[in-house]
Amino acid sequence: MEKATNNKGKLRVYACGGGGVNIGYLLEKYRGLKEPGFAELDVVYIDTSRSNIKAEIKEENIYLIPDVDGSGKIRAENHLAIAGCARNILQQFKPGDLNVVLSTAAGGSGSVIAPLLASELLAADAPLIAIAIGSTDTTLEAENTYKTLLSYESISKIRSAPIVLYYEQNNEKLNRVGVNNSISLFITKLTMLASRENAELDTRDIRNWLRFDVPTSFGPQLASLAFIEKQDIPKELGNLISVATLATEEANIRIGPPLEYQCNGHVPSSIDPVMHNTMPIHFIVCDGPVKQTFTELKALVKEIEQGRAARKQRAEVLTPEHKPTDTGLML
Ligand SMILES: Nc1nc2c(ncn2[C@@H]2O[C@H](COP(=O)(O)OP(=O)(O)OP(=O)(O)O)[C@@H](O)[C@H]2O)c(=O)[nH]1
Ligand SMILES: [Mg+2]
Repeated sequence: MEKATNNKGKLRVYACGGGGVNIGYLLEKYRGLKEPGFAELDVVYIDTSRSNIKAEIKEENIYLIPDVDGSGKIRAENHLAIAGCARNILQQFKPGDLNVVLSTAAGGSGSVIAPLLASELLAADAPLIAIAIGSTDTTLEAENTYKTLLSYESISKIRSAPIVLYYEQNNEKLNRVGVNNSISLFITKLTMLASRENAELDTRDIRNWLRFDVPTSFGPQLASLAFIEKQDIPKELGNLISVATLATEEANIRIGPPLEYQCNGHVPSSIDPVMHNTMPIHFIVCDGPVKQTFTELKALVKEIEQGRAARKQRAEVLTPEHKPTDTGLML
């Protein structure tokens, strides 16, 4: 695995598809920064077209799937071409200490690139967090979102390894800009976890937090990642599977009944004092939100299918007495 030069941890973000590229670009300002308590952030951009890639993004950080130009929201369109490139992408852009695959779940490209990269990262035993943004504005987006989450569940089963997913959905309350800002902020919090500068927190602790099937009784599955900063644990999180906590040395890090797995790190004293007020930060792997999202999406997709089946087709207007020309014109 590629290590940052000064032994600082490295967070690799694989920003996939249009929405992933948009959010990745928000993180460009952190590239190369060596802030105490934060990992180095390295974003790479992977897409089937250039349409979301800004001119400012350096070519060395871009991977375009060859010989295609977008997937037009059809997930089946380029899945073979993408699968053929997945290993190559990881060879070109080596995994870091912690790796994020970032995409929307509703289009035709990122929603295929990110799960296939996740699968390769699991095969390489590289610590992985998936971030996906769902949309249900159109029936196609809702179906894509559902199938993308099902793909993550299926890949987790095939690889016999958990996938930890941070999921947000575009909605009326929080528009795309709000969602993008929230996700880019969350990724900066992950850089604190991956800094390798937190006392008592080893790379192996983070690996086992994400590979929760090793230290706990929970089997490999798609699980949710919730981020709790100085607040009570909501009931909706369901079973708390494994927790990684960042805190100052004097903070109480316990969150209710004993957990099966919790790893803790003390942030360095050189970290910006403003950050101290946000401690403790809990990164909670749990099963409540993903279960809820699956239930909601399944119901929505069923409703869509029933609507399709019940829809009356427009009556045929061309009848045998109409005689169009060979080119289709009625003259
Ligand atoms: N929150 C958020 N949602 C986005 C953004 N861009 C697109 N979306 C939503 O995600 C859906 C898929 O868009 P993209 O991520 O651009 O799709 P893609 O992965 O590039 O796939 P194709 O363009 O179909 O090949 C859109 O229909 C929007 O609903 C973004 O920047 N932020
Ligand atoms: Mg696109």
